Amino acid sequence: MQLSKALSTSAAALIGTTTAMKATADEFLPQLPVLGAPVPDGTALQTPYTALAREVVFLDNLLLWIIVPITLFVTGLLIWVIVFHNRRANPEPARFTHNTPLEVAWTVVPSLILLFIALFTFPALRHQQIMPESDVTIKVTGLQWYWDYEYVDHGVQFSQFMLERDELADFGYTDDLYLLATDTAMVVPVNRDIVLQVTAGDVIHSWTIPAFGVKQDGVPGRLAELWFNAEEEGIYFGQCSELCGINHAYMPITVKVVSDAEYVAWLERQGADLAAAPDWMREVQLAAN
Ligand SMILES: [Cu+2]
Repeated sequence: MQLSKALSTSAAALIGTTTAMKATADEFLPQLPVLGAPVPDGTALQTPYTALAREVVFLDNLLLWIIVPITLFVTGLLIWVIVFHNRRANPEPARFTHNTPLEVAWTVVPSLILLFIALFTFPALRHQQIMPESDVTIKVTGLQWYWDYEYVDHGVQFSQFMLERDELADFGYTDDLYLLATDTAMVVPVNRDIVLQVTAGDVIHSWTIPAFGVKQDGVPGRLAELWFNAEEEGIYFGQCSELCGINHAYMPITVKVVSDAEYVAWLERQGADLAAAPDWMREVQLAAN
């Protein structure tokens, strides 16, 4: 009895020290796989984990299939001109200046190509830019050189700083995640519509998670929005994407996608005010108790 009491007291003391040292580091979240991160020698886009990101990857591939033949065609024309129409091969150049069928063709064909591309890009843009009814609303503020997060319905607020190399292990990250991992993570539930209100407090920053296919400039004095619905539990990284000063490269972004139950438990540990919790969160709470 005495021993267990002593143990729990020292455990509490230990947790107390850890929290004092590292503001809101949360050791109670489950171990999650790193899903959204760059890979060595990678050249393609990151593996998509939202419908929006899949559309972006599809568009990227579609444009590649269009642009490669066009580039080869133009290169072929250039080579043809260089070989057959240089001064030696063709000393008497033709003097005509207009060719109506050719001019119509090189206006109509590119227009049709652009129209074809628009058929796919406009629906994707619309999908990104029209906000769904949000399950979670978070305000993100970019600052020189860190991020501030506010869970607007629950009074939860914290900052997010990059971890130094020697701090990574303490936070459960491997060495290769240096310049990506941060002390706190934006925690969101899986398969829910998350709406982010993005702004900045000093200069323009840009919040992004490549694996979600989202990127939004944070502009001081303005509130922009983005949304995503992450399909798999895991850890996702991003980096400030608007040159914002000397430490621009040192304000990465960490998002942890967890189950509904883990999300609500995490919110409670942050001392969240759950009075304004939506129905789905109440159901999760009821199931937990
Ligand atoms: Cu920035």
